[in-house]
Amino acid sequence: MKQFFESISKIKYEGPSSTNPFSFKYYNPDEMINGKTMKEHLRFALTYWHTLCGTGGDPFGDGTMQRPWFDMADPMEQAKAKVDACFELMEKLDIDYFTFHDRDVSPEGKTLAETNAMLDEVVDYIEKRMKETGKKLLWGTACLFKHPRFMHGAATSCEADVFAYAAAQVKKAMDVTKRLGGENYVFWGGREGYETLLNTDMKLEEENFARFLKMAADYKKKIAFTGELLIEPKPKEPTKHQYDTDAATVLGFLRKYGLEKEFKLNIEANHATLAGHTFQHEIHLARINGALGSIDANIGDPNLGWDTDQFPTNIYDTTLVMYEVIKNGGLHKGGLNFDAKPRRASFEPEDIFLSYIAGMDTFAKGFKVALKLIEDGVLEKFVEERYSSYKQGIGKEIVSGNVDFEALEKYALENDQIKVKSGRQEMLESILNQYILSK
Ligand code: XUL
Ligand code: CO
Repeated sequence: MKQFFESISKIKYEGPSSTNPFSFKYYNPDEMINGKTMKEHLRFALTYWHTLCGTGGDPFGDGTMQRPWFDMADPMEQAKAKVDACFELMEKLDIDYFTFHDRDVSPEGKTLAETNAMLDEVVDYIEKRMKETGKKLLWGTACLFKHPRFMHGAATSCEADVFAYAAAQVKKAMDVTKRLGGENYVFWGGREGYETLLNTDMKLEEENFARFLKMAADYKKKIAFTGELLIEPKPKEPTKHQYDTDAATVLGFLRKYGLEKEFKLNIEANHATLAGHTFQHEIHLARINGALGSIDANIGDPNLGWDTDQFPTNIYDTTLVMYEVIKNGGLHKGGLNFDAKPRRASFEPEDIFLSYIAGMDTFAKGFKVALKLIEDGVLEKFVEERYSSYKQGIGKEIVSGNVDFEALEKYALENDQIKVKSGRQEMLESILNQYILSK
């Protein structure tokens, strides 16, 4: 098999005191933790689009990324080279899973039939490489936002022909995902949103979006796809207002259309922060609603208002994310998908490795800290005590649904000298620091 990163050998765990940048300091894939290896707990995934297709281009300048396969003239030769590069990277980084959009892996032809035939040819090759290596597909998805036909949206386009085309594309992408044993299928809203209400029938667009998702859920049953269907919330970019703004909006939408049993959520850090939430908030909300499907592990820049898709290197974030994941009983079919790209100036092939190492180490360390926090019950004990008034007396009556406004008025008139306790936020933040710095 052609090697693209010959100068780099398999990345090994060397521990926190290693000075070798091409080593893991915290990610020790084979370390056993509570009966599973660290690798099995973290379920890292490589993203095809950023890692193999991203050029580093931005609105002000051309691509910068040095990727040997970019020089190949024949698009199908390039597509197969990307497959080889993907499997070489997964092998060398000790990553078991990958994720892709249909159009990441093969080019668009002149007709849909031609496009599908090219996709099949590359998927044959991916399937062969998966069998040889044991690598797995975390999720597949369809790119319903790149081609100009989707300028008004896909399932929410004003053009019915575009709705039909998008349906055909998702059907094919679901077939391919099933064929490759994908554990999930993701719907990110792409251009499902609007720029101005002056030209938008929002009611019809939202209803059509629900119709589209219902057809996808029906098709999943028809082909007996056993993976989870996931929706990935995002509030803006590319459109000014995306319909899948955040976890709460998506959950409300699914419930309105009776789809809440069919879909879970894929939560992305940078999308959470663009929506004005923390990453932990979105994951927590999904978790307490039984809807945490998977995680797009990246980070934004707090000073920028767009989706910078940086590799996650903030230990506070990863600790709190892993705290939620452990409380969720693990990631189940989901994973930690690095929907992240090296910066435009980190253009050398080596930077791919260094970026993944940074993200994987930060999550591995965060996982360890979160385990210790939970093992010691630090936050749990505090939260339990904080809400203890609902365990007895009037609180217990409220929770059991035994009292109404009149009963509560009677109680309040007799008990109006109330003593409240401190929330101790700063103390808890300091304890969190202590765990991150010393555990
Ligand atoms: C876009 C984004 C997508 C989805 C998959 O912001 O996150 O790459 O993860 O379509
Ligand atoms: Co994403």
